[in-house]
Amino acid sequence: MFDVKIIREDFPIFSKQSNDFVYLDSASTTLKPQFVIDAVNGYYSQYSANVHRSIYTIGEQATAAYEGSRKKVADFINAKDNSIIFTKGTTESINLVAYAWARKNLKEGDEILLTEMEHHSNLIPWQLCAKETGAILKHIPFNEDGTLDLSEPEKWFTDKTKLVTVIHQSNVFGTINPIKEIVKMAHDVGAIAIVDAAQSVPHQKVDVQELDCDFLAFSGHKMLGPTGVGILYGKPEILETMNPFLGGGEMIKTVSLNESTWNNIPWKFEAGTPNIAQAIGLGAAIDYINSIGLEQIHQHEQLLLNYALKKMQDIPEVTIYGAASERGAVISFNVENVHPHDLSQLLDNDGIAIRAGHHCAQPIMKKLGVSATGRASLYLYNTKEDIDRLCESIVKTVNFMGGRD
Ligand code: C6P
Repeated sequence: MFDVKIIREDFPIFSKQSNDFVYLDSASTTLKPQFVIDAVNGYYSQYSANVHRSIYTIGEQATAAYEGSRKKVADFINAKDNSIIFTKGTTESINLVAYAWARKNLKEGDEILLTEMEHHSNLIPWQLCAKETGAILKHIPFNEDGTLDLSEPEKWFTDKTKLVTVIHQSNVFGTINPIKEIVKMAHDVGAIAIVDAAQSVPHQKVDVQELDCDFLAFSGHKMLGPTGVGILYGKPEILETMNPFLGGGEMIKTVSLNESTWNNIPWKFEAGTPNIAQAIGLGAAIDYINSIGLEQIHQHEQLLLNYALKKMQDIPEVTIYGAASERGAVISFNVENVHPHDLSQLLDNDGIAIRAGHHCAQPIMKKLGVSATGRASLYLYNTKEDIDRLCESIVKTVNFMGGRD
């Protein structure tokens, strides 16, 4: 039984903050359950040794916990253990592919296909890469309702397309893109397919074998885990062909003064002492999510999303951006005559945390003709009362700013 009251007791922040605290910014980063905090503390207080090199009890314990987390991540997205690379986050994961795969495989005139709704983390690495390789960037446009315009696929997927990289769930519109079809279209023209799954993996079942994507990136801190840890999934046969991203300890097999050989995947891509505590914390976050049930979490979010959309649409001064039929629990909006930064501050006075800004998606803002939006995003610990409070506070803001007679 999914009981949000009991779930909220697992999150110590609710008892540390005032009673009226409403957190609606989980797309940015999620709150952390005590279970995850305990796992991180447990590593630091009980067995804080380095991994893969310490041949003594706590070193072996640390290695087992770190590698155990890799297995948990692999199972969570239905991957093989050796296809899971620990990184710092989605941003680093995408950069890893841009440096270690794309710079080696792309040449002048090759096309990198993205969309207009990418997060900066999935735009800038490719801008840098295109400058260096001479590859050309192309962007699938989005429609007014925040869905991708895939009406003329032959315009985008051509024999020049070598790499397709697409956001799974938009962090602005909430739109869930038809990623399996996009991966197939990429493969049909001989391109590799990368999925930015930062906003999808925490909220819905993502199965990399079913999607058949070549790479998939996400962040631990958006799924109840610690900051400073993320994942790059890569098909083992592709990872094998890649050069390392960073050089240093642990990613080697043999080293002489002038040359070296590389460790097996995935360790070839994990140079230096890794983010051990964070990776262990991510493993705990996955245990926690599994104990509640990802499907249950998804259903709870969808119920709240529909409730929130309806209530917000009933406020005449509110404009909501994005209306995809398949969407996650992220709502970007503006309130007539109120700058989103002012809105965010006024809501904060009522104890409500939303995000305001361009959401690291400036090209979306430009196309929408706005400089910023407010954004409310939901997770398993949110309630209908949170939405009621948000809407009351928006109406209060409208009145305060003199928007209604
Ligand atoms: N979006 C948001 O408030 P990092 O920072 O590396 O953990 O994740 C980057 C990232 C990549 N892709 C998508 C779709 C994202 O939403 C994010 C992070 C946050 O929307 C912070 S800007």
